[in-house]
Amino acid sequence: MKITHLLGVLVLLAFILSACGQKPLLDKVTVTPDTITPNADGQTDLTKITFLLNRNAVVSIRLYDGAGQVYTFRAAKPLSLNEDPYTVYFGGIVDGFLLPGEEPYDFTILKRMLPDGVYTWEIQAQAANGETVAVTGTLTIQNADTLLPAIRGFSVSPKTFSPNQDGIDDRVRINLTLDKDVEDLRVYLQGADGVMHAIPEDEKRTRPNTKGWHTYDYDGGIDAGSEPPPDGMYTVFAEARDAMGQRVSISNTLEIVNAGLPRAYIVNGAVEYNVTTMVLSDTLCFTLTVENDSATYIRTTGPWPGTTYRSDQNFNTLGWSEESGVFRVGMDFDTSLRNYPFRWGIGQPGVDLVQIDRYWYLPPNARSEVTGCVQVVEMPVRNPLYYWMGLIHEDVEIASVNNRVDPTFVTIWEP
Ligand SMILES: [Ca+2]
Ligand SMILES: [Ca+2]
Repeated sequence: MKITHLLGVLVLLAFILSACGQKPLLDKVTVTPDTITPNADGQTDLTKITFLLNRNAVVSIRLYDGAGQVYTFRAAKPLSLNEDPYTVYFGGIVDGFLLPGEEPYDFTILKRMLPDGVYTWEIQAQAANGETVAVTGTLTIQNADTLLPAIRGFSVSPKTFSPNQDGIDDRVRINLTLDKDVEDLRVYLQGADGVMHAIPEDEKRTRPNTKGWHTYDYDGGIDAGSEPPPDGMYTVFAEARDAMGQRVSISNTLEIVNAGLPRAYIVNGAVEYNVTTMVLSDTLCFTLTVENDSATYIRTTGPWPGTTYRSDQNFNTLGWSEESGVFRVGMDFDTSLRNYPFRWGIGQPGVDLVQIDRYWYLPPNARSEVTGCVQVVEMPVRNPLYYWMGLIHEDVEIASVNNRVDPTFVTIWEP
């Protein structure tokens, strides 16, 4: 390298170094206006903060009240040097705090409005070499809307629920009351996996986001055909944010057990009948297999397989009325007066079925053989006629695949 060339490089280097040394780390700091009225009326609700960063630095923005109490607007955060100034708007909202003498609330204050007063703001920048610069000024806050978007009376009931459409603890009721109209109110469930499950509001009761009582009816999404969240401990969060940006959060626990979308079928849609021709007072019997094709326990009730009905009886007269959420096998026929008057449980207690609390369930992925008979004691209105089977999810549905399964044409003779 030639001497002149080297000198040129050295001169250039010196020029760059001196230029760097002259540029302040934090430059051109402005905060305008210096008085704000943060009440979401659109008039001087915000002040505009701008500053120029000439080197990478960790930057924080804080405020101090007359008593020296510190409030955080922006916690220390690394920012890169930038040709253009940084801009941020401040509307009186800082990280949650309690006023002198104020008792803690049931809810957590995440963001809160500063009360009216004169504050000192401080923008601080710290470079990687330890150089620290702070610029300060004064900001007056007037007519601040400091009413918190408080959430009161937050309740989750029951504390354990089993979203599986078995009619037992399938739903959770969540209630809360808001102190004021808000910009946003949301309730969600979060488990160990961090996934958030939104809980929609029952909007028929109260207009969304308005002051007053709000209620949520949660079924784990199952009535809409979704798989519910898996078993485990969850936290139910409610969060409210008002027009200024004040935010509060409250939480409660909820345990999910035996969750799952129940699905069951008559295997192959096939039924074995004992006769196609019979004499009045004979019995018509069936045999079929039920499969629980889901990951949840499915509930059932009696009368148990093997039970024989007389054709002038039905499940009610045998003392086994409908129960919301149970699965039962049913027999129906042309001209019958009610839907599936003859019904049987989908397995034998203690054999195919297991007991949970007071109820009997077919376990996940299990099969059971179901038999039953009807003694035909009266001549049907139509003869010959069809008999068929179904698998009924009482008060929920009869899936089309489980309705009118394997009809058989039966002729009945007078004796
Ligand atoms: Ca205002
Ligand atoms: Ca349940």
